Amino acid sequence: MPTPSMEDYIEQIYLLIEEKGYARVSDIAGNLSVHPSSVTKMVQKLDQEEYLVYEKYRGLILTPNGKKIGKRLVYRHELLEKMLRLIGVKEENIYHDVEGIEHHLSWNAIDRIGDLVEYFEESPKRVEELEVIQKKNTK
Ligand SMILES: [Mn+2]
Repeated sequence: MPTPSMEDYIEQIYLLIEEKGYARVSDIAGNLSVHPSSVTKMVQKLDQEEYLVYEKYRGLILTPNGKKIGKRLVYRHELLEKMLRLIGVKEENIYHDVEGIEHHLSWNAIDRIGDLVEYFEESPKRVEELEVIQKKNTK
């Protein structure tokens, strides 16, 4: 199992490869607001643990396991954003709140949150009912 910090890197690498087709150390450093030397260190660790293959001049590719995990991490992030948006959390708080909680929930909790999001997405009436309560409580 990757640590929370490893998860952040795998998630960003997966997103960069999805967006651009490749993930450069400088882009990873920029997206995670860390020094490039920290990225190099972590990338070597992720290579050792077989989440990716790092070749100094050819760049970096995720292994099938790294890809599978990256996909789940991106899904988890997006699901949590959806959930917070649904329950009425302010847009300006959503990204940082998700970054703060995503590593600390079990996959069991993620699956059940998935049910909750589905419950609301199935019927706009349920969302409206929740909004009535939100309005009452934010008066
Ligand atoms: Mn995230």
